[in-house]
Amino acid sequence: MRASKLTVTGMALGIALAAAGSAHATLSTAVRVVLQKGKHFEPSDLFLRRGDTITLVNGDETTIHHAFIEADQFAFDAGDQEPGRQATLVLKEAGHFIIQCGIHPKMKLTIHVQ
Ligand SMILES: [Cu+2]
Repeated sequence: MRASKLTVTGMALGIALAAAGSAHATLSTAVRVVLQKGKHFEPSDLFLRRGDTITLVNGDETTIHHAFIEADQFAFDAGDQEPGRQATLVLKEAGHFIIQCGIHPKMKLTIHVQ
């Protein structure tokens, strides 16, 4: 089964950004699905905006994954994820972060948040 890239346009959250006068202000947020399968993240790089959401799906049949982020700005820990389970991460901080797996050290997903 291939990972399907799912982009869901969310509710308008850009009104609060209007005061900033940014040319890049957006009226929508996105939800991106990331698959954990075969000890890889699919995709392994993601470019997102603040306010977007990542849904981490364990697409393996027998393997547990444990996604986490250790960053100065924030910490995220999905806990142990059984096959088929999902975890959600809302991106509230801009920057470059690496999602790692506590069980498979080679699993890495780099996220770039504007
Ligand atoms: Cu893993």
